Amino acid sequence: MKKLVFPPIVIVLIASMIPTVLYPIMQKSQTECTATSKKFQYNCNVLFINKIEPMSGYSGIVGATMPSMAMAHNVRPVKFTEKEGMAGHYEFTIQLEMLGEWMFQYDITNPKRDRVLEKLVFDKTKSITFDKKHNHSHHKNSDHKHSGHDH
Ligand SMILES: [Cu+2]
Repeated sequence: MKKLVFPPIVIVLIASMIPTVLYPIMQKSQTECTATSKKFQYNCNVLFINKIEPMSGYSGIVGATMPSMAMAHNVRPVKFTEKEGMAGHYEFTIQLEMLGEWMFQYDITNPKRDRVLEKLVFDKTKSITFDKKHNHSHHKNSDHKHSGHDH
């Protein structure tokens, strides 16, 4: 009788596929916002990067929701536009409805459809990148919310 043996090459192939499954997202955004003189309105700059490469020529819209208050807000999505002479850097003005933790959703339509999510915490003057804040205050901040926490 012939024994059925898994060729070693199959195991190697499966093992080499795992990192791709763990890190499917290449596209990233880095958003920084500052308050305008209007209540809860912010001027934002966003850099789109793919690994380390700035991504030029994008167009699309950005919306915002509150992960902790799923249906409570109705922020109007706005267009983001690339800044002249600054490849990969885009700007927009968005009207939020309160301070706190917002999830920005970038819906890119050109050159190809894509969606990038970024969590930001807003205070009266600016936005703070959620991950940075998180790393520095994990066990100290008693009102830290774990909704949408995905580590
Ligand atoms: Cu809210």
